[in-house]
Amino acid sequence: MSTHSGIPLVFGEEVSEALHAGDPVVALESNVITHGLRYPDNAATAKKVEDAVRAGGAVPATIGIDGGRLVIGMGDADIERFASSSGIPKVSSRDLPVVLARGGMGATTVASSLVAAQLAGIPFFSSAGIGGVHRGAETTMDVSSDLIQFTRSKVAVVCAGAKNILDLNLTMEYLETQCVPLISYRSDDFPAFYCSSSGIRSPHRIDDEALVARVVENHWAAGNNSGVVITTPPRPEDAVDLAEAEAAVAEALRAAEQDGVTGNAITKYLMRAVDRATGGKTARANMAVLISTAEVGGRLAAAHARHVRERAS
Ligand code: PSU
Ligand code: MN
Repeated sequence: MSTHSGIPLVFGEEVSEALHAGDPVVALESNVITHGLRYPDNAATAKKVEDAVRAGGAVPATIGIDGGRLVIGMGDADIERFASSSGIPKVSSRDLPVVLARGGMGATTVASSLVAAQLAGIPFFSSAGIGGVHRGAETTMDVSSDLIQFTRSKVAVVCAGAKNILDLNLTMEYLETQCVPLISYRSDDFPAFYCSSSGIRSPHRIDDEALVARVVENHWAAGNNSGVVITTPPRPEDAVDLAEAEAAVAEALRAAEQDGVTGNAITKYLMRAVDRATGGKTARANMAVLISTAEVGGRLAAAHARHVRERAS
């Protein structure tokens, strides 16, 4: 266990070795295991996501909280336990100090996983759809902590854009306002989670992974203590039609309003409602895009590690 920062961190062996050797590591969240997907698909997917990071050339570090300590690189038994237990709380950045102090278990969102990644010295993170500005945020003020955390953690985030339940225009505006670079790897548009395109053009397309690595390093060399968002679209065979997804989202939003769901419960509620409306199609697409994004994350983390090594020699 390391308490270098005052926060207890427990490293998986493979992750610890990779970090000491300067080998590429990709951090992964656990809230998607406990709250995003259902058992046993969640456990199987979490393991396939880890395999995909390895196929990309990096070591996966699934992050969670256990016994008041941040676990940096869960083992298969941990993943199984998180996937099959009910009642593990969703822990975002604001909840993190409380859960660590109390000593319980917790599933980390994108935001709190980035806090953990930076403490652990992991410069890359991968997920599928990040959190963002919710539809109707002009009255609810519901903006995911994920976005705010991007402005505070020096971690590159590889994702398939933001969840399609969100207002993607406002999400992109927020990133621009907060000076968080947004680049799209091998696509022109900002993807919408399991939909190939949100219909919104990305500010920057980059096709070369070495160039992506240089962008990340330039952002930090310029003195920014924030992240870089790198999008990669779902594979064509996994993608869901935007209009079909949009109809399901509209129905889910109406149901949420009727049921009076707000706050940190809304994301899971909406995702489940969209799954039901599409007969489980979007849950399957969610799993596929988590896996394909993780492989790209592994490749980009590996390119970044090579870049850092070449610069140092
Ligand atoms: N992916 C899913 N379902 C989820 C999430 C991701 O398929 O519930 C989580 C992620 O952990 C993300 C969080 O960080 O939703 C954002 O929640 P909120 O909108 O409350 O900030
Ligand atoms: Mn929220």
